[in-house]
Amino acid sequence: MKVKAPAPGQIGAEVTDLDLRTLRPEAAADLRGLAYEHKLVVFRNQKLSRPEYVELAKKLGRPQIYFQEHYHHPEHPEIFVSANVPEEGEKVGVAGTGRFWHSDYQFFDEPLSFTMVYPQIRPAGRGTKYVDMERMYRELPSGLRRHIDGTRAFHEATWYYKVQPEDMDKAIIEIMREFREITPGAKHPTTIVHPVTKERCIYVSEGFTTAIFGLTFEENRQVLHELFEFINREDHVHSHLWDDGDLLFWDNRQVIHRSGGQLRGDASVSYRIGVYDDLPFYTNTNDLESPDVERCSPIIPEN
Ligand code: 7UC
Ligand code: FE
Repeated sequence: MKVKAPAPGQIGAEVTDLDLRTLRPEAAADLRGLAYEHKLVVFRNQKLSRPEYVELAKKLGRPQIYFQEHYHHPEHPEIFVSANVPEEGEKVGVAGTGRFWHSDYQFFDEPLSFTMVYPQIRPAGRGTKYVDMERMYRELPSGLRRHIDGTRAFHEATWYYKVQPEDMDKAIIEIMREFREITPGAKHPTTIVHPVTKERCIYVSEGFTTAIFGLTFEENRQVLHELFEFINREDHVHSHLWDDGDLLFWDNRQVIHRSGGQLRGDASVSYRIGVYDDLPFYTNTNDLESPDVERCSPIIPEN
């Protein structure tokens, strides 16, 4: 195994000369260590079958079963399928997932420690973008920092619910109400302390975060807009342009991500598996009294 560390101040280690099919279970901790240290790890030239991919997830931690079944691969519920082409004539998974800034499962009480993504059909120009949220905490202007220090934020996925055949004839407001019953959203500290690195990261995203507790509706619109404008700035974005055989593995405590780059119509199939390390997601407390939340609608990304 060869590891190329990122340039100073950058994220993303590159691993070559490692066949993940033959990973020794004892070596899995080293790979988690790489993700904690470099936030994102790119494994090159991988050739895993679906069962081998699920096996890998089990070595790295505890694979997640996504809460909505229509994302599951029919034979492997651990595999979350993002696809716009059928498999053996059947629609599989959901098309166009994650085209907005987010951290996986941020809207649940137990967010995902790691995400693995392994594209199967890769359109030209397909990329995934990341922002290092530990760096964002260090560099955030002080005027914004006072809104995130010691506060809590609210996260929900309502705006990205993917409409299903059984939603036909329902009013949008009804669909939203039903979705919110299944997934009412989650409260987390606005900055989180990482259980392994002990470093502090900002934990908000344009896609999922709809409020900071204690702010009014108008204040939330203003503060969140400024926060996302800073975080999503082009010079803060690390882009990974996919190559055949790449498998990505990242730490959701330390980065936000979004898919992007490819045109919507181009054929694309990608397999994700979420992995839990079963450590607390953060070590700072979430149990302070929070006043009622006045959430606002998100700033809708343009594409
Ligand atoms: O369809 C999607 O973009 C899925 C998104 C709402 N959630 C992914 C996750 O794990 O947070
Ligand atoms: Fe995602």
